[in-house]
Amino acid sequence: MLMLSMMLALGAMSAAASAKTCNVEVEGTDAMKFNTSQIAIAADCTEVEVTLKHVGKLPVTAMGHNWVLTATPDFQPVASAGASAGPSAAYLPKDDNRVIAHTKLIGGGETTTVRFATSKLKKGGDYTFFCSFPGHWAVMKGKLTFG
Ligand code: CU1
Repeated sequence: MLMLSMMLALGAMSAAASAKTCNVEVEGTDAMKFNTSQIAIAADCTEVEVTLKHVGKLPVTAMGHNWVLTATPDFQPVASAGASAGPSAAYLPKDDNRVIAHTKLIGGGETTTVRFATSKLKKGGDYTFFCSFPGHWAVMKGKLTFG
């Protein structure tokens, strides 16, 4: 009964707000690179699903990658805090509200996904996505725009 009313509520919501999930695919390599430096989210997306594929072979301890999104002014402070947080925290500060979205840290051959609502983004805002593995964020980064 609860499930049914939840489904009805979800149905009503998506009809009213015309929910739209927009998919983004990003690849990370053993050469410490993302395959994109620019992600544009269209204005009508209500939710974003980011799939990160590690197309390399190296293990997570040597060449781990994640996909982290912050406002651009927060990017370097969060990356530094992530390095301090260390491997047990997957190189991310715990419960840090500057982190808009992040995937888990993965190694070669793995894939991971994160979903977030675009209500967390401002249209025309300045956002940076990056890998928080120590040293990677100097090159594994790019801009994300919304709207
Ligand atoms: Cu990385």
